[in-house]
Amino acid sequence: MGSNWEEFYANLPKPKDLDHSIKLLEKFSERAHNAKGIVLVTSGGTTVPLEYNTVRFVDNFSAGTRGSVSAEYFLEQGYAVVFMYRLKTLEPYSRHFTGQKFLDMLELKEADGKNSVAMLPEYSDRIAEVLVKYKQALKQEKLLQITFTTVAEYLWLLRAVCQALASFERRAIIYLAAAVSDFYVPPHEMSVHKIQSSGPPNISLQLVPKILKPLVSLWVPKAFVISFKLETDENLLIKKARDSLNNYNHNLVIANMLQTRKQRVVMVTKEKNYEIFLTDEQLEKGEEIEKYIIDDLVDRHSQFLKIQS
Ligand code: 9Z3
Repeated sequence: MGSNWEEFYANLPKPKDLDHSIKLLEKFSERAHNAKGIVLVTSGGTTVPLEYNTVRFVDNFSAGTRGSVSAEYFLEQGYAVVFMYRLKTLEPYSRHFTGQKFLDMLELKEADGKNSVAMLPEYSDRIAEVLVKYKQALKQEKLLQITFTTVAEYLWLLRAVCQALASFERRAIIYLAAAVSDFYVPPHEMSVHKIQSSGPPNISLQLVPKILKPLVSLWVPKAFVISFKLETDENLLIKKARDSLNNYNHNLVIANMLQTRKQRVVMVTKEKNYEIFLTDEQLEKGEEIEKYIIDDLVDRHSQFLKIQS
């Protein structure tokens, strides 16, 4: 009998556009070989559909802030980035202009009975700053974005990206910020059509096997791998993070509490734990904790390259 995760993959429906994504990945990673390194950033939450023709699904919380902000800072540090994100969650650069915020930056002008649109001058510097970085990432072809929605799509893509990045060996960073469902409905138990509300539904969820295991030991055994641990109970946080590091033997776990994730994280390494945090003042000024997380990781990655080369 194969391992738990192999059987799991064998039964997972393969996403329709996977082959297309693999082609994009191969092209991108060929070009990225002259970058400082390459990072896979995963971002956003996965869904677990309850029906094939999906009306209802179970979701995991994540707005995509951690992932999209981190991707920008990795790009700034000279890395190529594969940004693998949940469709319709935040993306690098465009995240600065989402929703009404964007409309509020514009003004309407009327001349000769015609409307035209202009940017309000007070936003111009801020927008230019983001735009310069965005255009540069595009020009240098350093950013590839690929999307998932369901946990099955996420898992297929995750393996494909890891396979495409394996040749970078220690120069690859895997940064797993996405919030991935621990449970799923096995394909053979899933209802084809919308579940009827004639009685209480009987939905049983099964455990998703721990994919970090094959990722670390088989798919990208040389890469620098960072996972996130999310908890809502402070008493569990560090223990769960350290258990994860001990179980999978990767490089680092970043522990965060749902309630305070934008202000404080704990870096859990084999040797020690240490905090990265923003003061209330820094937070009010609009500073982003990801800047400090990525600075720290880039240092650690350089050390990792030195020690092992
Ligand atoms: C995280 O812990 C992320 O930092 C957040 C970011 C999802 C909290 P936002 O997108 O939130 O900025 O709104 N991600 C990992 C969550 C997760 O599911 N981790 C698993 C676990 O804790 C391990 S892979 O068991």
